[in-house]
Amino acid sequence: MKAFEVNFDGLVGPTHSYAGLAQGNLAAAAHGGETSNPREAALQGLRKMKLLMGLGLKQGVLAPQERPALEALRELGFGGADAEVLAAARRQAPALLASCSSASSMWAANSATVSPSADSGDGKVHFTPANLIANFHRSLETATTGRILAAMFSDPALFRHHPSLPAADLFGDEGAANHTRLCRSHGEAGVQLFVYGRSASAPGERGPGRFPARQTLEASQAISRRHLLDPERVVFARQNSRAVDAGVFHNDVISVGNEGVFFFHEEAFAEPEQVKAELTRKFGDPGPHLIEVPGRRVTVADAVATYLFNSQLVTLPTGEMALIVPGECRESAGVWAYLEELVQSPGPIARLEVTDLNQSMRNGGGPACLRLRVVLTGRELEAVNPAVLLTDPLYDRLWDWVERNYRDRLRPEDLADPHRLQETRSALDELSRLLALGSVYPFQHG
Ligand code: SUG
Repeated sequence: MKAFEVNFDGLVGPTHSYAGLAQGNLAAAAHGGETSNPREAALQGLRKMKLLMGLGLKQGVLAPQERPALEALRELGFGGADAEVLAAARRQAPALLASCSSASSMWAANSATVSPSADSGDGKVHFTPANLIANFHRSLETATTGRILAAMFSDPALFRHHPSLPAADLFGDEGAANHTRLCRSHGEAGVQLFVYGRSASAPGERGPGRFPARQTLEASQAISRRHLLDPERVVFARQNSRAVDAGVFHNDVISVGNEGVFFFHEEAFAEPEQVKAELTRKFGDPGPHLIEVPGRRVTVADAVATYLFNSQLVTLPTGEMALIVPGECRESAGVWAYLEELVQSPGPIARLEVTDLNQSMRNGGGPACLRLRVVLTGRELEAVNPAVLLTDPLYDRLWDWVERNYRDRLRPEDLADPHRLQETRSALDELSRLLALGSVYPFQHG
């Protein structure tokens, strides 16, 4: 069956900010407190979507969530009119206001784990929204993400939506950022690789020491069960704790796969030989093309600083593969030399594209973080709301929408500004019409 990989990118929201919220994410920690440029962040994201569309790929758009999350602030005890809630939070708990204002839903790779119909026992596409319990600001995304995905992929004959996993430490789940699928072509059954950082069932194994491991084995196993995957086509692999401690807070910071190619760093996994052997056996003959980058060519520190592995690896309509890398890769002489050699070698990756995402990168979000991959057959694609699929006219409308509605400077203290709240709401109201989403935002119900 022919199928397409559709990249759904999170449109950066108007409250894009640097609040230093994510422990173990070195870029976010380094830039916490800086002034952000939400307009540039959103335009950079749009340019990347257009680049992918221009390469002949199918590209979708995920709307940002409403922030500040007034409901969350009210739940935390801030009362009164909206302006009073914001002012009290700013005065009494600025860190909570920052968390409830984060535009973090832009990193769509963390929104959910998706299994295509070719892999699941019931022939449906399965979705599990990530609970993101490792970080409060991210856990606020889960419920709305579930609603958005259910509204976008609404036909129950084709799509199955699971609730997020229980919000307990045992089931910490960060979505597709720790999940890769290898297959001969998108429409054929594949092998799903679930990467985790810790496990209660193997307490003897040392977890990372310096930084928390966000994904658990128990979460990955539950997703694989509920998505009705064939255990003979699933691999669970533990992250190398030293990599986590060096800033690899998600596995997509150190590996990326596409169809039959897996591009990864030799220090990505706790037991790399076992992972390679199991992937190769379960993939079948001929095996996958494994591109293992040695530490003497690219150190883990350089991989984290440049986000080399957070690139998007995509199959072009010609059948060649392209690697979409962030601008930071070009700024590193060593990484750039490695990449030039890679595309000139006879291997499967034939083309490099560079995309500037420095606004998102300062929060630790590269090209791959910004997108959720959904493999869809032609029939499944037809069932998706067409208004969220990028076209040239939609791109122009979104560009204009961002230019009219976004600020080019946002400081932490601006988050309490009630005028900004009104600006954001009217912008999102317009966006929900542009993308034919219906009333998805809480303010549209109140
Ligand atoms: O969860 N950063 C995000 C970045 C997510 C990147 N996603 C993937 N690797 N797939 C995170 O750490 C920082 C927000 C702040 O500090 O303001 C943040 O949430």
